[in-house]
Amino acid sequence: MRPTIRTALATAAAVVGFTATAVAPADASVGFDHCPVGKFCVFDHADNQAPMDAYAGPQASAEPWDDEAPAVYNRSGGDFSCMWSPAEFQYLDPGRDMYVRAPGIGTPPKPVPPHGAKPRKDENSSFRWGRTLRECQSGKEYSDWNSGDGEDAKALPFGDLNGDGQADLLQRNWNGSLYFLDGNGNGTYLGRGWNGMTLARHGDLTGDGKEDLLARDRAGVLWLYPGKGDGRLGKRTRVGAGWSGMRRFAPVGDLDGDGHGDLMALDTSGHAWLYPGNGHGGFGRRESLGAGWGSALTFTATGDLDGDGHGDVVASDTTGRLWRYPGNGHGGFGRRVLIGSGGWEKYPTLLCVGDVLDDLAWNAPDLLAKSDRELTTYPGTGKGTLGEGREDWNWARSDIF
Ligand SMILES: [Ca+2]
Ligand SMILES: [Ca+2]
Ligand SMILES: [Ca+2]
Ligand SMILES: [Ca+2]
Repeated sequence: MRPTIRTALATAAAVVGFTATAVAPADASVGFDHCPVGKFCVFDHADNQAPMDAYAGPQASAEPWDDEAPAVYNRSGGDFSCMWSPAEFQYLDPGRDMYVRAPGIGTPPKPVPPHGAKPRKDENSSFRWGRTLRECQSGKEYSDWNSGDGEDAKALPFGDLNGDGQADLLQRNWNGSLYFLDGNGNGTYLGRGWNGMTLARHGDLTGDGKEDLLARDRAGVLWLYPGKGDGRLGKRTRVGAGWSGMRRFAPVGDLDGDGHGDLMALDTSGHAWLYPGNGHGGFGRRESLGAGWGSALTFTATGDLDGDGHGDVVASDTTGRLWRYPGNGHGGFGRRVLIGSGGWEKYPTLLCVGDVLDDLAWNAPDLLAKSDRELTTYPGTGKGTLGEGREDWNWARSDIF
């Protein structure tokens, strides 16, 4: 059986043009402990008492593999392995055609057929692995992000790096790679090395009308990456040093009403500060926004959440509550309003990139809340409150900005 499998692999490789460098020499050894580090091993029998094949890369076409792959050992370094019945990582029905395993050794679970259906023949015609489920399933490092069509969305002065009127996102993956997500499910790779940075964006800071990105490095230096207007970033400029003492910072739009986007920061003593933007990528002398932020977990600028014409801020606290701080249009806030009574402590990240859901209130900004795995979108009502959240579970091991 084994030479047949390898011959079929080589033939399929020639036909579809992928490189079958991963096929290891036949290993007559038995036992999971013979699977080399860095490889994904498939055994002929469930008890691993049979020869194995070891693979170092994804297999797009292992057909016709009429072997059940009764036992596998994922030593690839990927946290998940996915095996498909059809070739090319395709599936017609996830219940019948695909199964996913956590790392380690074991017997792949048989696909559970949907009600009334017969399970497919036990084939394993393609498989690959990844650090996250989305990498395993889609082969992509980034998540599917769909923010509605741009025709219905009014362009807000933030949340739109490429200026098409449609909300977009930046996603940083576990390995420090950064992607621009355009809102139509597409991702553009922006580069690696971002893991040491704290990132934030909210509108234009340089005066060219294109949204920019702020980044603080491990040494506490704040950098500005000017947006190019197409989702990519230009050469960074140095804003200043000494930002390590800030627990949180984020551009918040024009909070003081002079026409330039501003920056807000919370220090470790619970004080909030406003750094007025000068419209050229720098900031003037800071002004106090008051004490009493010591219990704040995180905050983000939402744009005008309550419809009074002034940009607002929302902040979560250590007891899990969510507050709206209504901007007063001249550099301060009105009395804060409780808009979430509990559970918000599970989201390390809050973010607003505009109106991304087509419901409740047209053109009202929605709030994104990110936990370790999930991204939940809370629809803005346009009256300063939020509707019920919608969860998307395909955002593990990544951050959004
Ligand atoms: Ca956009
Ligand atoms: Ca700019
Ligand atoms: Ca301003
Ligand atoms: Ca407002």
